[in-house]
Amino acid sequence: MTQQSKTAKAVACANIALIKYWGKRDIALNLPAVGSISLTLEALKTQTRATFDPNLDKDYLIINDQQASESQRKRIEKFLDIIREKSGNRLFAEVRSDNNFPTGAGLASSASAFAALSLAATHASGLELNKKDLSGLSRRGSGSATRSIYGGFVEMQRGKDASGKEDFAIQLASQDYWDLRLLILITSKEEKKMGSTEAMNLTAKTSPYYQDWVNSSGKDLVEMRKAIREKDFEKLGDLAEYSAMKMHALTLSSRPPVLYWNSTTLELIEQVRALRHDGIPVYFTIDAGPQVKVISLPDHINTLKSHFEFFPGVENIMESKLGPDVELIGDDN
Ligand code: 2P0
Repeated sequence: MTQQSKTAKAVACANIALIKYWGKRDIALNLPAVGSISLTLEALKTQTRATFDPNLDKDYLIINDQQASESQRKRIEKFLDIIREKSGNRLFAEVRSDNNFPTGAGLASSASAFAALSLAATHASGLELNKKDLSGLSRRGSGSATRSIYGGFVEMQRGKDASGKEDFAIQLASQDYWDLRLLILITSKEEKKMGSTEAMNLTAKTSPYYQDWVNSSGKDLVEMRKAIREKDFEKLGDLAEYSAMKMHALTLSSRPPVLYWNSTTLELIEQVRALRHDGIPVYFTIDAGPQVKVISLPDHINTLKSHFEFFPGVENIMESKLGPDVELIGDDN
């Protein structure tokens, strides 16, 4: 039987972790060593179109209008192989993926990218997965992608089973549950020198604090779930800063040390603390890059935007509300 070409298109939002994921308990299956809790961001999106086509002689991968780099190609082909294996559709694919934000600079581009690719490529391959299985699948592309399957507040669960069957994300609360606002202060658009996967594995191998990081994560998750349940903004912000600082202390204690900040990052931390001292409800978090993500409430977001707009070293500001689940946006067949 000759197979026909089939296309699907999906859009997924990036997310930022309030309680950070850092470290893997199984590298091959990409099982996290710790659970994590995130917010999905409406303003940062990846749109991906996937076509499985009998006329292709290999996978064609275009990211932001450019051929995928060697490392991106390897990672995406491996992921497409998992989908080919699960669906029984052995055709090669053409994948086009576009971000509306800088790639690889600590803005979780792999999260929205693999969430969008999971939905578009499974659909195009003929495989229909529910959200739970889609989240588990996207983990094979990137751990943080599991969380971008859902909108609002999301928890990636650390499973106990070695197979990974319990390692998927769940939604804690939807996009409309609580109107939080975020500013993403971009301090550099350069690609980071060491990717998260490599840095996590280095940390696990060399940091003397790694086991304490793993052991202390359960308590952070319990407290953050409670802060979200009670809509306790101060508690949420305080825990988010604590988790971010603990993660960066961990990367700094690796050998060689991994430092994701630049001097503007540090100045922005001080700014957020000073603004809070002046009575503005505002907290920060930082991921595997020098950007500072500011978390606040609707009444204060314009004041904060004006404050940071012309701050030296801030190249660009993105504002976001909470975003929705991953979704299909059209199927050409
Ligand atoms: C997070 N980060 O929880 C943490 C905090 C960055 C800092 O998840 O190896 O690209 O693909 O599973 O998901 C970024 O790491 O790592 C990340 P892989 P991923 O958002």
